[in-house]
Amino acid sequence: MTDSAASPTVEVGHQAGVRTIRLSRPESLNAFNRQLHDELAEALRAAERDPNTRAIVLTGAGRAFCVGQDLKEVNRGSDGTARLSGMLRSHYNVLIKRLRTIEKPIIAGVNGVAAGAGLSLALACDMRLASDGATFVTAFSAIGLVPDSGAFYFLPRLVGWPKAMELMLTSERVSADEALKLGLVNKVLAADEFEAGVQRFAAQLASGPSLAYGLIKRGLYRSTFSDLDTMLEVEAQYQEIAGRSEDFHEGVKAFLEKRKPEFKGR
Ligand code: LHQ
Repeated sequence: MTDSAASPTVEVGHQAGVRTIRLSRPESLNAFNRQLHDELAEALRAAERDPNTRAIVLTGAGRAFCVGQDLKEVNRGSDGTARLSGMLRSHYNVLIKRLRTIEKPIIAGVNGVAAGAGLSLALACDMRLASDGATFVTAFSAIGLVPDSGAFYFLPRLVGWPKAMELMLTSERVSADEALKLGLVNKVLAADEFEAGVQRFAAQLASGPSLAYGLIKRGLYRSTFSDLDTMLEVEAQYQEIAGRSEDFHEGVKAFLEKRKPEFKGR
């Protein structure tokens, strides 16, 4: 359980349809402990439930995005060896799956270093915008572990098998510019423009056709495991749903009237 006397490890802001969830243990480079897991889960639940939240930004306080598990707080059995699978199943895996099932765009605002499960967290978001000072490191092998929290799944899909293998074996640190070249991030923004740039980008998504965005997210992830016949049918079904939305009606009307559409997200 979260210690209610402890200071919060997650800060939440809301502006222009964008809910910003900031991991806030800057003294530990936003490493995950139990409290951070619990508060992040609650913040994501609230973001999912709130109809006025139409885009979510996940970012970090201080000089890090997130450096994965807090290595000072690892579960140990009576023989002193670490017990890791339970933490993964009960916390990390639940978190990663949650990011995929929330039908709103989730942007990782990678403000600084992303390492270990902190890198996995960024990879599980729908898009990644990085500050030009951000760095990326798999980190697992450097401490004798294997990638987790979805890294085995996401990394090769984003950067290809050979590069994923290299990054996983070497745990070398990758700069933001290199990450952009690799396809690990969508955009790199100058550090002094980063916060405003991320908010601008997210606000643009928050003013979009949210119902269609939710279906796009569902459809794109579904295509990973599906053949063409399946996806053609999925497209037909999702299009039927999108076609009944007010936003579709408004989109076509605005197109014909040669003006910008005003989407309501329904
Ligand atoms: C940290 C951490 C950290 C605590 C930096 N914990 N203090 C899931 C479930 C169950 C179990 C196991 O694993 C997992 C998944 C995982 O996430 S395992 C992977 C965990 N993460 C790492 O191994 C990353 C370890 N950190 C690093 O490699 C470096 O610190 C990076 C590359 C992140 C940053 O390097 P620098 O910018 O050079 O900073 P630094 O190394 O000097 O760190 C600053 C401080 O932060 C330092 O403390 P100190 O008291 O000396 O100032 C570090 O000890 C502390 N720190 N990561 N994960």
